Amino acid sequence: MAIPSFVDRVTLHTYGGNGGHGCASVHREKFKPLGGPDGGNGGDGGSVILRVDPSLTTLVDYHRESHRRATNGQPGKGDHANGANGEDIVLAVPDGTVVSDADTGEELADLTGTGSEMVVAAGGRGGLGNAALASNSRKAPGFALLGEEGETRVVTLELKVVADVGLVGFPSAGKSSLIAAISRARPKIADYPFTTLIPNLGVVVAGDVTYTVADVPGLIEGASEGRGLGFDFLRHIERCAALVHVIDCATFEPGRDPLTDLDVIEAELVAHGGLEDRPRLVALNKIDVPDAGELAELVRPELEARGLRVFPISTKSGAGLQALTFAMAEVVAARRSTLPPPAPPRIVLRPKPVGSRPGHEEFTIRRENDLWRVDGEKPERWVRQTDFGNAEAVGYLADRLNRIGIEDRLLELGARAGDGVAIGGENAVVFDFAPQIDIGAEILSRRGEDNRFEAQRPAAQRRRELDREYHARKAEERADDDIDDDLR
Ligand SMILES: Nc1nc2c(ncn2[C@@H]2O[C@H](COP(=O)(O)OP(=O)(O)OP(=O)(O)O)[C@@H](O)[C@H]2O)c(=O)[nH]1
Ligand SMILES: [Mg+2]
Repeated sequence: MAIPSFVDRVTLHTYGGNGGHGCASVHREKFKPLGGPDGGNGGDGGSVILRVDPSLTTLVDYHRESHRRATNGQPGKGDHANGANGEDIVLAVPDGTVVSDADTGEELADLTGTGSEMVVAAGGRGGLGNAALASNSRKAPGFALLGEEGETRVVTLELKVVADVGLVGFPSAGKSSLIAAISRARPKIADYPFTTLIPNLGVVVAGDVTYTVADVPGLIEGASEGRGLGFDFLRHIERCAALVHVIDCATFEPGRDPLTDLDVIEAELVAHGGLEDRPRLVALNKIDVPDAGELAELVRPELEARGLRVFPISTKSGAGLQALTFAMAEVVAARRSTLPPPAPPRIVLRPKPVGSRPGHEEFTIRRENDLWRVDGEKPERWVRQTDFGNAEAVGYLADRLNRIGIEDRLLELGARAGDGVAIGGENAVVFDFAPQIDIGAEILSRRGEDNRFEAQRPAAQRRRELDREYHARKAEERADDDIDDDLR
């Protein structure tokens, strides 16, 4: 398979490592059979992190290997041994990488500046072991919390070249030749149109200013309607401080002359949008060709009358190149002086789910068909942490959910005992609602005493049993249960 040398858009599948499960264990010693809980915590799963590395110029690595996985956290063990954390994997991306959600297209981060980074798939948290879950009221918990699964995220990485100066012009105007003449870059140059299929980047030093110049594939009339291939690439020069029109003064094509060419390209730039405010310079190229030099001098006054700075050049002979590079340096330096000094590396974190922002409710409840659906970062996490095979763990979950008021809210909304309550996104767990307080005249009993649900609803039955165990302890536990919420 041919491997492209430049890739400016890739789809990347990322997987955070799973958190290790907490351990439920009881310390044992000779003559001391029950020495207290000593199950350690599971380690956190590693995260997949994207970080800008300015030495990279392409996303080709991810084209070849598009699935990246961080390692899992290790489970906790007895004797207070915590599981090791999984390792993060840091993926280097070029400066100017835009990260978006592959499904929705939503932009998640725009990674510019050395060291900028983003957690693209967070590792799952490790579950607490029973030692950490012990409290005055629950001296020896017979359960531990499960580790959470790491996030899975499919993102699109797109490279927007971060160049100071963008070269635009018709195919074969000499854009790549100009980059080759003023920098050490060696792009492909040929006398047929659309030689350049992907942007080229060159570093130019003019006086004490160093800046980067990028060309984009040639534009033609109607590019904005899909003709040619340069239009898509204009997004690469959206960040440029200045644009240079490279105009071919030696073309014999009918209908082409420097002024018309400039108007056509400007019309395409307008159609693209977003580049209006960028200062422009005009390079009238190929003046080494007889007639071309004369043509350049002929159109120059008219261009200058439009307020443009004009530079007759030849990438072949080198004529006019120094004046042009110094003029570019001037524009770049002027632009840089108006920008704030380079910020320290920007860390872009994952956007937090709504519920966890201060001032927001920790959960929301909505009716969905015949279910009540509870959404919220905490309740969803608690469900994921629960080992449903362990009755004590399920009871602990019920207490956590009640403590943030889910039961009260369900009652306010008119939920009845036995209604289905779903918590968790795609793989939601559905519970039978079994409130702990009186819910009205028509159901005159407390939970566990309404036998209308008895027969058909084994889950409700189970819940009632669990509930009896827990109801008595509940008030006392309120006080010391907060460890897990604050810490986890
Ligand atoms: N005589 C002369 N020919 C030139 C000059 N600059 C470029 N050319 C020629 O023009 C042709 C096109 O040059 P490129 O640099 O590939 O043009 P481009 O604008 O990058 O073209 P695309 O990549 O197709 O958009 C090549 O044959 C070059 O040798 C010049 O100053 N004088
Ligand atoms: Mg080219």
